[in-house]
Amino acid sequence: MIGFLLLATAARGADAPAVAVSGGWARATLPHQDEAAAYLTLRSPGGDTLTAIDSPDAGMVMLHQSTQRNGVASMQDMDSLALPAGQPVALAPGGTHLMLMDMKHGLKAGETLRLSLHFTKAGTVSVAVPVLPVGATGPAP
Ligand SMILES: [Cu+2]
Repeated sequence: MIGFLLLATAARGADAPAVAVSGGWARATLPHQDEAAAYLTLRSPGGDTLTAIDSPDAGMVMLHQSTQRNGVASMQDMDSLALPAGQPVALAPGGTHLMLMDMKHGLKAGETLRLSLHFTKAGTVSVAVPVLPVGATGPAP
């Protein structure tokens, strides 16, 4: 019983498994555009949930899901994003993405965008992702 209690405490503390973030990028903005999109791949060894995102470069960051219905593209807000244990979850153009609203400045190719991702178990993970040109569809392989 004591062993179980120690384990339960450790799982919520600094030893909680981190979420690996890879392949992140953001798309450069056009002049006067105050929204931007960012993409990345998340992988949690034990399973986790992405619940919120913020950035010092944006007023608000939302999780969006792009959908196509009858040939019309739209975006829906998502409250959270579940990460199944050990499975990479890719955010990519045409699917789930991070939507940065009220950008405090434009994004130019070659710069970096700072993001803080908040997870239920892993806590906050901060990353800086490269900004790619306006027409980019992803990082070069
Ligand atoms: Cu969006």
